[in-house]
Amino acid sequence: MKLKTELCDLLGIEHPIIQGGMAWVSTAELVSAVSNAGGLGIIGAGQMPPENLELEIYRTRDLLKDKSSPFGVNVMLMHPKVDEIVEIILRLKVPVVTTGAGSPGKYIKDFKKKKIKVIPVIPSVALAKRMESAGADAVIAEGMEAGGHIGELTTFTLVPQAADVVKIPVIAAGGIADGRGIAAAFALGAKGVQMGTRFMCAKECTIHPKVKEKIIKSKDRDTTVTGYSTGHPVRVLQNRLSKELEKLDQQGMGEELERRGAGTLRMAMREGDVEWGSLMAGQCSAMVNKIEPAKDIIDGVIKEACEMMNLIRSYIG
Ligand code: TUI
Repeated sequence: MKLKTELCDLLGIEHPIIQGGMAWVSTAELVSAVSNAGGLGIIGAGQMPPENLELEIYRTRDLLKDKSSPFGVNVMLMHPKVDEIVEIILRLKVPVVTTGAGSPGKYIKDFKKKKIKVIPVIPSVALAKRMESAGADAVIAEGMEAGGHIGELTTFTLVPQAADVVKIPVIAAGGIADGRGIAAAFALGAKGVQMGTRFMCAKECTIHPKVKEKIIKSKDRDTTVTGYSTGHPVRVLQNRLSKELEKLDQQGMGEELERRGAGTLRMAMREGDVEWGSLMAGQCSAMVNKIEPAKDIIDGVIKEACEMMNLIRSYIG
């Protein structure tokens, strides 16, 4: 079964599925597996030193079966060396850029000049409009069900409101882990979806196995949000670190919280410290129940979404 939207033509992909560009998580192995399977793999530049990003782009290209397959890089706009990250993307002509944790306005023209597709994550309707006016090719409307840095709105409310005000494609993110979520996203006006947490449990994802195990064992209420007092709230799976950060949040100690959190994402994802590392993951962690190849994830959710849409069609009287 096939599912095609205008997003597939825009990006040159077979399936309207984007893999979230997660810092310390989406490395060349996962990115190339998703792109090889007909989705769009995205390298998470996160807080990477710029030279590491360059290497990761080369490694991704090397692992692509069809060298012309598109892939992307996610630019975390709070990166202290964001200008250098952008320079590398421009120089190496990465086909697609997604952005997070800020407005990429001042970079969009440079990306467009190099024919790089730009897809900002937007947490609000106002930013969706601004990004369309600035020349973005699509936007990712990410609800607060997502893992990592989040906005205030839910996917269910943000996606239709964004779809109402922009002409460019809206991609739904936050809380989507299976074909039902994809069918729902289409009903809300999305032309594609981005999944992060589900791809953390892809076989090709190089995060520590203990993190995959935590996601697989997690239940519906196992995530929490820390960092409201810093102005950058982050959704994580609960552990000893999150409990400590919650206390600092209650005391309004944002600066101390930021110091305490620094470096902990790497500790979790690369070293497997599931107690004192930051386990950024979405509310749909509980819906992820096994480790499987990225291709099986993509083929499975597409089939499920088609079946769900057929079922919904059968309700029409
Ligand atoms: O960026 C993400 N998720 C992330 S980034 C990250 S690294 C980090 N670590 C510690 C603290 C903060 C970040 C981990 N997870 N998702 C996309 C996203 N973007 N969510 C929310 C936003 C966002 C927020 C405000 C996008 C734009 C924005 O604009 C404000 C403005 O300038 O108008």
